[in-house]
Amino acid sequence: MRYSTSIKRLIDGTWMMKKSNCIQKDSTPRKPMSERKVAIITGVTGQDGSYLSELLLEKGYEVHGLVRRTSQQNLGRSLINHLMDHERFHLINGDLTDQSSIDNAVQEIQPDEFYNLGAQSFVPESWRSPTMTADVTGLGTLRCLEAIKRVKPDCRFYQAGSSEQFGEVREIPQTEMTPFYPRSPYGVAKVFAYEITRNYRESYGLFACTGILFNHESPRRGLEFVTRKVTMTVARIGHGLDECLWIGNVLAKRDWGYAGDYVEMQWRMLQEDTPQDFVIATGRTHSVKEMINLSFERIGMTLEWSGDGVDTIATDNNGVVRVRTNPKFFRPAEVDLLIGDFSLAAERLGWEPKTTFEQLVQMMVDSDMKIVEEALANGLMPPVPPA
Ligand code: NDP
Ligand code: GDR
Repeated sequence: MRYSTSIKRLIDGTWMMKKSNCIQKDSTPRKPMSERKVAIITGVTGQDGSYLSELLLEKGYEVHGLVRRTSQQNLGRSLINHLMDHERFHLINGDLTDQSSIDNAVQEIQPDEFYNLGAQSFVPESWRSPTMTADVTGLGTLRCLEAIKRVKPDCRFYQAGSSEQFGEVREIPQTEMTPFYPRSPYGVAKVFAYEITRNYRESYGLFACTGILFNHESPRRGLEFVTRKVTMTVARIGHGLDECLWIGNVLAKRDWGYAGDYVEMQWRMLQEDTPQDFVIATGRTHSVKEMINLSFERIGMTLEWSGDGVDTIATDNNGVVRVRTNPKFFRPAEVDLLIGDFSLAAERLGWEPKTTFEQLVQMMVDSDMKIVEEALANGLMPPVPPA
């Protein structure tokens, strides 16, 4: 489906961003070019890439985002639209499946730091497109490391690792020492990316490390992920556009944090004296059902649950069914309980999660309520999570 730019901005949650909130002018103290740090970010158009870009620009970096060539540039770049006029923010074309494009980017930009956030990151898609996922999410990391090894071996490298690497967990909570047992082609690709990053660190002495990050969400989260799907649907229900949320496994539990807090740790890992892998998590876990309950409560609805498995439903105070289950949202293999132990990051990086789960859910529901409200006020079609 084709969207106008404004519709796309609505979908991505950047609609009506006030000009005063946009980073456009370079207000940080001027540093001579030679002292200014230069970073490449892959996945710059995604949730984390957009927050990390803002953080590095605030710190005075020159930021180069690697972007895939698309026929409709404006449609896929709405999370970074507000950065496009910044004088230290640049885009360079490239693709994680193409070694030459990454080599060229490193050669041309000569970065001090390289953040590999690009990935096919939606777990269910990895069963539908396992080879592509392995290529982008797994081999893509190796291509970045090869480019750095050959062209700029003193460049520091951050790999976006995932709690999906733990999969069917071998212990609770999970630490940097917990063995991996991935349960999806995505998780397997991330284990390869983790291992090759460690191997290049040990084989070639690169400053390369992985942050094993647990789920982190925000108003910029893609609409296909469960939290944003829930908050956007709740906002639509709150405005009378939908009656019911269709969902998968509500018993699955996740350790959910706020993306805005997590990107700071990505940067901090590269400021250490030695490269080391860290678990970043909140240490608290919640079920999808709890997340749904909190979201509905934010718009004044209390749910009552009944049935189980694919027969699970939830009704509101007036007996209207507000949640139904669809087997198509269940996964061939599930990761039931993820909970991270972030003691090492607390000790070495001074990490502690700032935003609580309750604050996160409220922030996302409020943001989506506003997006829907503004779309309706402007005669536009409010965003619909993918069915
Ligand atoms: P998103 O899905 O929001 O963003 C993914 C990014 O990867 C997009 O910018 C996308 O670009 C880019 N990308 C996809 N394919 C390619 C390719 N072939 N070449 C270059 N770029 C590509 O992810 P998040 O921001 O949520 O996550 C960032 C990273 O952290 C990912 O690696 C993810 O797997 C990992 N991670 C995320 C967690 C989370 O909870 N958010 C937790 C743990 C790990 P385009 O716009 O062109 O599609
Ligand atoms: P996840 O995130 O797979 O953990 O990967 P997602 O939000 O997709 O799923 C979380 C849990 O919710 C259950 N679920 C549903 N999920 C979706 N998407 N849609 C539904 O309708 C639904 N119903 C229930 C899922 O079964 C699952 O258990 C995210 C991504 O950001 C990865 O890139 C990252 O590596 C991990 O987090 C850590």
